[in-house]
Amino acid sequence: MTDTLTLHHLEYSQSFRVLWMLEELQAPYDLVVYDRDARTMAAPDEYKALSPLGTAPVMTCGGLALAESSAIMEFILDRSPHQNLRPGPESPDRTRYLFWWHTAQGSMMPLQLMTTVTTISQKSLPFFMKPFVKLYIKGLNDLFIQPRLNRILAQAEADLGTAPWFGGQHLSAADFLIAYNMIVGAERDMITDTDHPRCMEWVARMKALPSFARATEKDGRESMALTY
Ligand SMILES: N[C@@H](CCC(=O)N[C@@H](CS)C(=O)NCC(=O)O)C(=O)O
Repeated sequence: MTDTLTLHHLEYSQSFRVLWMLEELQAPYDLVVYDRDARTMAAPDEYKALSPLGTAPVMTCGGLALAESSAIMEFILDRSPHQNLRPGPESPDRTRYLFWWHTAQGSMMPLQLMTTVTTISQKSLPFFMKPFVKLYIKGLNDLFIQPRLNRILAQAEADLGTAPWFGGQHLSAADFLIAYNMIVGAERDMITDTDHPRCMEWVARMKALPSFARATEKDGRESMALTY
């Protein structure tokens, strides 16, 4: 008998993508939902204790506690023999799938995180430091963050012009992984109808999946992004 898989879902966090993929697969799992600390908005201590990294998502299964969205998603796919969310080496979609699977976490998410950190850190500064720090952050954004994000989004627009999903002709795990980046990006006006129409159409296609409604109901929140 295989051990039951439990997803530890932190509200307003990257664990939503795992919850969503589990619903898409209609895989058996248990769910525990955690609120963020009301003062710091960080994960609560009981969540941090689940894995050495202290980050969300975390999945437990038997004696295993696993962190990192993409590792968890691969683990789930390995346990789901009839899934078709991962194009195999013989598929014409394979390289495109691999590209977006890795770009979501390896390139796009760190840039989005930099934007989050710089936005949050500006808020707690003494007023006399704000103008200087704002100038520094604007430089960082204009010179480093935004040009890189723009190139990723331009590639996304180009690819979504040739096939409907990030993984190519068929819905894939890459779509569920990058969904968090894209939907939070849209909620924060980083991705817009005007500049990224194909990405926004893809967001609408993703949100039209019945699995999105099921995951949203289990999550119980109205948005994916944390408001700050
Ligand atoms: N690369 C990691 C990133 C995990 C991560 O940073 N998660 C955030 C939530 S979106 C977190 O745990 N924040 C709460 C905290 O740091 O207390 C993954 O994909 O699992």
